[in-house]
Amino acid sequence: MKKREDGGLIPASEITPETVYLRRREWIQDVATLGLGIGMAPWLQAAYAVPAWLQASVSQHRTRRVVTTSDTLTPFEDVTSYNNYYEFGLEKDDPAAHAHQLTTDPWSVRIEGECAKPGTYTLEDILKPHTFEDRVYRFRCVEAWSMVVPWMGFSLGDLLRRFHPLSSARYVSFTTLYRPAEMPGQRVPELSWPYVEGLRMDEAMHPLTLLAVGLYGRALPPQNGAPLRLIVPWKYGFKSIKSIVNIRFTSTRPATTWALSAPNEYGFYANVNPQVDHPRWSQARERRLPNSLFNPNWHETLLFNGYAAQVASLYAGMDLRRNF
Ligand SMILES: Nc1nc2c(c(=O)[nH]1)N[C@H]1C(S)=C(S)[C@@H](COP(=O)(O)O)O[C@H]1N2
Ligand SMILES: [Mo]
Repeated sequence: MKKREDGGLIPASEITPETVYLRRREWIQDVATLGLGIGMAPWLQAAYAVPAWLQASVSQHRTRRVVTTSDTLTPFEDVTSYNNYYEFGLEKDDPAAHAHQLTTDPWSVRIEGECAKPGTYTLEDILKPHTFEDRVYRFRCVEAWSMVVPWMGFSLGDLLRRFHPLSSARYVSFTTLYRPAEMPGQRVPELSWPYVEGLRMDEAMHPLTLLAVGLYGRALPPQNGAPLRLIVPWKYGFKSIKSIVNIRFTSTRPATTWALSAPNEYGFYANVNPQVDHPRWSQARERRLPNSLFNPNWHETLLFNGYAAQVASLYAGMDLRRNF
C-alpha cells in the first residue's frame, strides 16, 4: 500500500521521517534559551492582551512536537519583527511597530455556508476541544524570504469537521477582521479589505494545514496574526491569512485578495514552485531569515516548499504552470 508515500492522509505525527518528539523538559529548555532575547523586543514592551484562559492553555500545553524539517529555527526576534500584515502598513517592520493596537479579546469566529452547524463561536468555543501541538514548519513568502518556525496549533481539518461540511462544500474561505479604527492600513485602499483567502476542501483538510494560535510556545503576537491564523506550509505566505473572524464553506471558488489585486502575479493555488517564476522575479531561491547584506543566507527553493511527498498528489494531473 503506497498511499502514505504519495501523500495520502497521514497522521500529523508521521509527517516526515525526520519527525521527532521532544519530551516536555527538552521543549521547556528550548523556550528558556530563547527567552533571553525575548525581553529585548520593543513590541513586547507594549504588552499585548491574551485572554487568561488562552494564556493558561498555552502555557500548559503538554503535547508532542512535530518537526518537518532539519533546518535551523529562525530566531523569535526575526519571526516577530520582519513580516507582512498590510492592515498595519506596507513595510516589513510595520506589523511589529503597529499591531499592538489590535484588540484580540473578546474574539469570535463566524462559521457560514455549506455546513450543517453554522453559527458564531467564541474563540474559546473554537479552541477548547483541541490539543495544541508544536509544529516546526518551513514558511516561504512569495517575495522570496523564508523562515523556519515552531508554530503552535492543530490541524484545521479537525476544526472544520466539527461543523459538518456538506458534500456541496468544495472550497473554504477565510476572512480577516475588518476594523479600520485599529488597523490603519485599512484606511487606505492598498488592497480590497477585508483580506480574504481560500483553499480547496482537500487542501483545507490535509493534516499539514495548521490553524495556529501561537509560536515559540507562547500565544501569537498580534503582528503574526493573533489570535488565530492559518499556516499552509507548501503555499506562498500570502495564503496564510491572519486574525481570522470568518470561515465560509462554498461550492464555488472564492475570490481571494491577492488574486483580485494582481491576477497575473498571484494565483489561487500559490503552491511554492521554484520552476514557475513570479512575473517580476525568480522563485528559484529564497533568503532565509535572519540575513544581512554580507550574509544573504540564500537557500534553494523546493517544490511545494519541501512538502511534495505529502501534498503533490493533491495536484496530480494539474498543469502547475497554468494553475499557479
Ligand atoms: N490579514 C492578512 N494576512 C496576511 C497578510 C496580510 O497582509 N494580511 N500577509 C500575508 C503574507 S504576504 C505573508 S508572507 C505572511 C507573513 O506573516 P508571518 O511572517 O507572520 O507568517 O502573512 C500573510 N497573511
Ligand atoms: Mo508574503
